[in-house]
Amino acid sequence: MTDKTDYTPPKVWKWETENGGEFAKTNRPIAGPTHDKILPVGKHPLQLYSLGTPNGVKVTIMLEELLALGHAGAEYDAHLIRIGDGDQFGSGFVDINPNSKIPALMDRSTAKPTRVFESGSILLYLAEKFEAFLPTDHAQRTECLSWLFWQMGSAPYLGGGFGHFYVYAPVKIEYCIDRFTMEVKRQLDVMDRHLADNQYMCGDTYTIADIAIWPWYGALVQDIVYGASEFLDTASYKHVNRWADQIAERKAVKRGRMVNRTSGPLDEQLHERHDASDFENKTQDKLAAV
Ligand SMILES: N[C@@H](CCC(=O)N[C@@H](CS)C(=O)NCC(=O)O)C(=O)O
Repeated sequence: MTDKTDYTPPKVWKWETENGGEFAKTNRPIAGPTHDKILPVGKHPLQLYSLGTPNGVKVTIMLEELLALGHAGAEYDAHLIRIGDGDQFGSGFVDINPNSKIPALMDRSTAKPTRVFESGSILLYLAEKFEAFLPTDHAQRTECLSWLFWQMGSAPYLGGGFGHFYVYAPVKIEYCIDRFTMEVKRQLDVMDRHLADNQYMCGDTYTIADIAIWPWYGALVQDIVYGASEFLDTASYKHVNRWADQIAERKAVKRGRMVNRTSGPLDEQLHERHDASDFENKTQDKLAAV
């Protein structure tokens, strides 16, 4: 890897096994499994294979929200996929998500088990299955899906662009940080203007659009991801902050954020969730005490 700024790309790019940075060991330019590994299957209808990153948290919040509403069919096992160790390249995981990224869901309650990958697709699948958090009115539903897809299109600028170059890149490159800061601040302003007139992303009701957006932009303004609140002056996006604070108070959001989490305070880390009681008995502080 070079950190020179006068880099001229060669005619044909070549894969150097290490290109530096946080994800150097797992980044690869090819798809497919690297090793055989059968995934564990728990007792519940829904089997989630994930990690407590913003994309993973979207799904655990959704599942905890569904359970809070009384949908017993949303009971789930959440298995830990350690992406830093390359678990996403195991054969069993690739069978569920050929794109080798968390989160991935297997619904074993259908006649033939249904695989679902891409966090937005998983949210939509669960919303349709349980008829919850997705408006039934056509215009409202369309607005909700517009914001859901907005999030899916915008998050790579925040995560893969801003977060990568601000936090993870082995060298701080002003051009890259400027480019993605500009875009992330523009996205925050899009949300702020919208939330000035709307309680939630889709009007008066909390929907999968909020569930998708909060773990990224809500967490950003609450300084939960990237530690960039001051740098981005997120306090100036008043309406985004009001919305983020309101959602952070939800019990299901607090629970969902704990599942498959492997960093932070030990009492907020529930590496695997196989039963509702695990929140009381199986957090890392409790396991360490045993
Ligand atoms: N568009 C995908 C993105 C998923 C994604 O980027 N997952 C990351 C963690 S947040 C991952 O699994 N990274 C592992 C890798 O890139 O090898 C989604 O929303 O589900």
